[in-house]
Amino acid sequence: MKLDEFMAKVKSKNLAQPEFLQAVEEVVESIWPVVEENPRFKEAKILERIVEPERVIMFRVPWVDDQGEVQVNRGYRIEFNSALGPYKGGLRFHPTVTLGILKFLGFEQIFKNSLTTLPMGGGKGGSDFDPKGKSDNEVMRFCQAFMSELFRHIGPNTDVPAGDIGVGGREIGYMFGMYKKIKNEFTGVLTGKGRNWGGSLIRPEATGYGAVFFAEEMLKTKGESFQGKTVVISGSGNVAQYATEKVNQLGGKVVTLSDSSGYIYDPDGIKGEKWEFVMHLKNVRRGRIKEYAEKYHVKYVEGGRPWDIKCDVALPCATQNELNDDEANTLVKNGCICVSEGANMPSTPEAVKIFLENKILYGPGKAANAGGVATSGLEMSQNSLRFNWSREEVEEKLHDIMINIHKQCVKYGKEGDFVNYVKGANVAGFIKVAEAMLDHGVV
Ligand code: NDP
Ligand code: 2IT
Repeated sequence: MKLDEFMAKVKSKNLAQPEFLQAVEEVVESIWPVVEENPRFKEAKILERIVEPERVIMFRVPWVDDQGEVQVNRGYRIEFNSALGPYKGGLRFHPTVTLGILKFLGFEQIFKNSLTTLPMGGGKGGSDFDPKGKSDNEVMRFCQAFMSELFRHIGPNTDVPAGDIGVGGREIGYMFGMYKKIKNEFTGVLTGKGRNWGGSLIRPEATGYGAVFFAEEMLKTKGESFQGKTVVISGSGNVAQYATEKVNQLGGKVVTLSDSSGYIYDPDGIKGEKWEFVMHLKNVRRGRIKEYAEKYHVKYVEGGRPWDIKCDVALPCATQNELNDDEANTLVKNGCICVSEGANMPSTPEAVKIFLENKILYGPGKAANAGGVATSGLEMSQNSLRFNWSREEVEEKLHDIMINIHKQCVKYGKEGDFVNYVKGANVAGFIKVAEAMLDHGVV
């Protein structure tokens, strides 16, 4: 079978799931030669099996809002691949959540988790629930209703969810509370837990820090560092916040942040008290990034994305397909030398092509943002040990994991003096999963 025949078959089976097909196509393009060279993988139909989730769970989530009105959302858990360990991956609460979106995220998660070298399979879940504008009580009731079905499908050795867009410490707390009550068990069934009840230090910071560590490794291959670099970041949630902090620590200057309403441009840098303001604005008051521009009298671009701001490094940290080909061209034209993806699949396939053609340092999400799930893996280890590591210990382990992921990408992605990190991440991630699937037989 040829690659396009294979993709046509996948398309015919997954109609109306464009993001899933986009994620599959990118991975399959990279690994096709590996499969062609390995009759064992071909005979065992590893590719045909790997694009099919082991299990998809969809359920009704009814709850009552503050006005006493009944609301109905849809809940999902995609248990995609358990070759390397229990299903592991986040939960996303956002009105744009569909089966196709979660399948793309679950599929990416398989290879990302493999790259961390920790024993974790791939999964993802969530709901079309919109936490924006909801009271704390409404969020709690929704999380409880969601967990009152999800609990039967998960467990510390089965499937271990965590956060993603719209799911942070507050939501994990409410869901953990409900799981504990129903099961009468205190276990590490979720990660991203509070530090007083089983959470790992550095988990909140991990994805953003990791994406910056990955960028630092890429920059080192060119004899460069973050010192003195201008950095453009999208998003202003968990990943963007801690990416900003780490860039500041490494001597770079972050000049933009955004949310789904627009972006702010602060040429003096978002640091110190200004960074604290963002943390409070987004995590406590749950306000809009526009307020930063009002407070500090800087530019705010309503409805805009920050990619036309001149920078050395770009860190997309908001959502999928948030950076298109025109924007990729603008970044390259403006002298950007490095893109490290904190978000999952933020660059469109056309944008990725432009980065690769121009041979800039481009770290795809499944490698660059793996620090989050890696530290979730470290949280699971600590829960099993019934012990907590210090902040320094966890950050050092995270840093080592990101350096190792970078090494794996270089090993499998080197093309002369250029490193194709897309190919490197896909091939390195795939080989381990494929070998494990072979070992386990046809299941
Ligand atoms: P948060 O919910 O904390 O923040 C999301 C940010 O992205 C917000 O600023 C949000 O703006 C913005 N955003 C969300 N959807 C859109 C959209 N459709 N258009 C424009 N902006 C949007 O989520 P995280 O920071 O946790 O996640 C950000 C990205 O990182 C996601 O792609 C996620 O999958 C990925 N990721 C997260 C990990 C984690 O550990 N949390 C791990 C690995 C990857 P607004 O408030 O207006 O919605
Ligand atoms: O996309 C991701 O890797 C995450 N949202 C984190 C998953 C996890 O289990 O920590």
